[in-house]
Amino acid sequence: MRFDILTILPELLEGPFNVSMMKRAQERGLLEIHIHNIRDYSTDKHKNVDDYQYGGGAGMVMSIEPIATLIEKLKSERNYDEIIYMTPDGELLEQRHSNSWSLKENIMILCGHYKGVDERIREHYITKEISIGSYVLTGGELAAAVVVDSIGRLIPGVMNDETSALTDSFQDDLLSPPVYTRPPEFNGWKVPDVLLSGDFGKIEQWREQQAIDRTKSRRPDLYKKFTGEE
Ligand code: 6GU
Repeated sequence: MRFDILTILPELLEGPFNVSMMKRAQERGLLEIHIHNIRDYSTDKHKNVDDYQYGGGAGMVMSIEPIATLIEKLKSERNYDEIIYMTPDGELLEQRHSNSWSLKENIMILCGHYKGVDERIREHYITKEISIGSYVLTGGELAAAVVVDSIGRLIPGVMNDETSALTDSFQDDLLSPPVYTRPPEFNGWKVPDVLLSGDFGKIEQWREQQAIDRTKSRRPDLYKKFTGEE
């Protein structure tokens, strides 16, 4: 699977993909991440990538030309399954988005900045607009890293334990139950007896109940989905 990320701050994206699972996925040839600097496509003599907005108002707008040139170039090289624009006014990212995108071949991600991109980019190129939560970041780069990470780990062969992606929080609209490892007692704090009982039927039942209780108290919105109320 291939990602092309379009940004004015490529440095911000160097870190997240060069460690741990995303690094291994690239080394194994399961994942390709190409980062493109929008500024390289500016024909302006100062290499500007933004401009004042028509109609006035505070804040700069990302210009159409360098972005359109870069998108056209990439589109002429391969077909994209999705062209995602990272923006705080996009649809909230959910596990279902990542699940479906993990089955795709080529995904392009445009990182927004300032007041956003010229609306004509959104109208003519973007196929999906995504936000990662109800708060504002300085730009879409960290959000793009979140999207790539959440998709990348679902690609077959990327995770060591392939079944573990299926037991993640959110995969069945429930949060995960608590987990413990050795020692069985620390500072007098004990691991629940049931987990040491060896009775796997009981353990499974306990985990399911914990997951339900946690979801109900921490994420009533998810709990409603789980019970089918929504
Ligand atoms: Cl995708 N971009 C920015 N700038 N802020 C955000 C976001 C994206 N998602 C949540 N906040």
